Amino acid sequence: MSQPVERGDIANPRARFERDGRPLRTKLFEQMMLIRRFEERLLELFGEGELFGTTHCYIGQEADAVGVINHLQDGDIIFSNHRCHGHFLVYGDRPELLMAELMGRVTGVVGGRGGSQHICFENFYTNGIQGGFMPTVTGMALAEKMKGSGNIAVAFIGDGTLGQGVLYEALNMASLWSVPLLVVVENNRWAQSTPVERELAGDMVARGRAFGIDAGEIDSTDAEELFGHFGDIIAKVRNEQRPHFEVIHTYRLCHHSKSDDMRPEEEIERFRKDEPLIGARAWLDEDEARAIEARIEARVEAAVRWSREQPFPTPRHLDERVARPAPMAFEASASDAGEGA
Ligand SMILES: Cc1ncc(C[n+]2csc(CCOP(=O)(O)OP(=O)(O)O)c2C)c(N)n1
Repeated sequence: MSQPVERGDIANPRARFERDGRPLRTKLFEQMMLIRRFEERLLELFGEGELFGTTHCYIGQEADAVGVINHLQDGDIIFSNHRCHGHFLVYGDRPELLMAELMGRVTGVVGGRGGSQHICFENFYTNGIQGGFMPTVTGMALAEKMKGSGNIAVAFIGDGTLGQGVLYEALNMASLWSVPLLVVVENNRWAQSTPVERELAGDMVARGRAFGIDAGEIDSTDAEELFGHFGDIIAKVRNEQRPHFEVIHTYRLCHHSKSDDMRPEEEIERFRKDEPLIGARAWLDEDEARAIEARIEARVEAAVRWSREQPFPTPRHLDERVARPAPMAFEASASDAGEGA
């Protein structure tokens, strides 16, 4: 299985990729391909009943994750949401841990109990309550500032989450305290089954500016363009220790979670033409693209195989990875002893 991704000194990620013998474009394509193939495989596994809960795919939005997360350094913090697979795979590069988690296995990223909406991995967190983590991530950014660490926090939210009041309380304090927080709004134009025109009044970017926070927007599915755009923004958040609010206009090509899709087929087809993998594949020559696709296919299949072999948690795993043990110690019964049965 792969080792954790080495973020290290990432002041200049383009130079680091090239030092590793990977031009930026190759790296961006490979990371996006991992997200895409991982999720396509998830959907197949879902259909075969191998996954628990639901699953929200990021297909179509891959360029956002690679454009932002490749600029982060070791101590930086990410708080993501229900649609987090792409963010996790770029941050951690550990498909096997996420796959095992979604299959409910004890070696999953949070012991098979959280699924993708409750991840805690190094400095990467997720929560499925829309906007619910905004006060937390604002406080985490404040803590980094008080420590003088030079680290920043990044929050990923969707357009529908702009309808949550707690977001505005957090933006207010982020501005007053001038915390190094980047809020990335991924406007994929739908909130579950409601198009953005019917869910949101006024202007998205103005919402950030209303709090005196620098804010902007970019309409792109080009990973290299997004990477360049966020390089400058992240350097500013880090160096000037103040928040920024940036909207990416994008599109999700999949249904909201499993099968709930109200969108007109013509609309999906229109956006499919601009999907990020087509443009990125065209950067590479055919042999290189095929070699990457084969490598990704093998990695995803290895993650599936490994996850299937992992045991399920039993009640005696209850106290693992929790801040406090259960009030009464659990007495494992004889039937629990056979882990993974
Ligand atoms: C507070 C809250 N209300 C409702 C939900 C149910 N819910 C989950 S995702 C979602 C839509 C989110 O839309 P958006 O923020 O645009 O993100 P996207 O799903 O498009 O990535 C809803 C309503 C929730 N998770 N949390």
